[in-house]
Amino acid sequence: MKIGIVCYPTFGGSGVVATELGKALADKGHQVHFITYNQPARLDFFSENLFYHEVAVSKYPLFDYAPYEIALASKMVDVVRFENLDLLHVHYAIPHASAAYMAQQILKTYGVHIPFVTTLHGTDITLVGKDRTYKPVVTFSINKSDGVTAVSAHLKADTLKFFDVENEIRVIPNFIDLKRFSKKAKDHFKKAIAPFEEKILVHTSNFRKVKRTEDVIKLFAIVNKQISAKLLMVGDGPERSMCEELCRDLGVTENVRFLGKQEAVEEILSVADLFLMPSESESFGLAALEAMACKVPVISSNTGGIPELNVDGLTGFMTNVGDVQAMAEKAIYILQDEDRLKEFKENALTRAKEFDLSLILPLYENYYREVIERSKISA
Ligand code: GMT
Repeated sequence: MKIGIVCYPTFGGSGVVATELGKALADKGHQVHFITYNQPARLDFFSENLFYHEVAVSKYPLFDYAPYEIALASKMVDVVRFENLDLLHVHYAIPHASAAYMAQQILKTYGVHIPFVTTLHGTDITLVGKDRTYKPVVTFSINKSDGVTAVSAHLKADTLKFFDVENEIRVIPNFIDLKRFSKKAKDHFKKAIAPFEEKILVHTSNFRKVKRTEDVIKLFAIVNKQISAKLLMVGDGPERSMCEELCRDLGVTENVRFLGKQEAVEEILSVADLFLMPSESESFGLAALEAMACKVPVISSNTGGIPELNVDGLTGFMTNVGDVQAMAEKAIYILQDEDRLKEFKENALTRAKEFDLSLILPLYENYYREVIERSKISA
């Protein structure tokens, strides 16, 4: 198949899923065309089946807000026509789904019919999408999509709750490439971070409010009173400086390292003993899956789609959002007993294997074929 993928080319979860999906489809012989405003973060190598088309937005002085959606739709029209694509797959509804609809309508005037699949990732529904600024357009474009997928059953339920959706939503969970994400021997790094064999706790995120990064620091401060430990904070975003201040207030600065954005997250996860995800809301929790693939158990909130991934008492623990005391107690419970920690680590990997790329990729391929066939009949 010839597939056009539209996504945010950043480090965010939806961009990562879209890029990894495109790479895997290309490996299987499909031709994949990325249509984005920047080279996707993880698309930094050559493959004969991968193409990148940049959306350039011209900045006319009249525009306070450059019309990205129009530039994107125009680029989609161009790429679909000249590359003869079979399907467009847009990740994150805003503004990709409405731009795809616009492109589809324009292409009809050229006698070209192209179906498009929209994948809902989370905040496009739970935070931004349901805001009344965007809601009518999001509802419309979900209903006009030829196929809609959600990354968890919980996100599907939220979508049906918040929007008048007539379309069927297929749940296709996020996946992990276990060839890349696996525990690697990184003893020198471990020694540098934790020279006295302290336990290593890791948090990775975009440091937005929804991630409750302050809870990470608070729960670490409780854990650190009982267990000799280090905390690695990976990523960057608006809450980072607040977190740094909180470390000072709680007297844990010496044991917390802020590493900023990192390409090779799997290397950091390889030295970790526990992953922390106390998010306010999380449609799936891809970062937790990446940790589990590297044999790292997860302490998380029990919100959104996380319970579909983290198995309470087996691969980690879940508590109510904001209950840092309970999170800290569960973390201590796992960390204080070496045999128990080992068991949790094994369980985390076993669970991650259920989300292996090789199992999830065919779900997308079959769905694409289904959507293409269906749209041929209705065209
Ligand atoms: O987590 C974020 O803020 C980034 C966001 C995104 O759209 O890039 O992540 C969402 O999509 C990921 C991939 O499907 C999911 O694993 C995350 O759970 C989801 N984030 C939220 O729902 C907050």
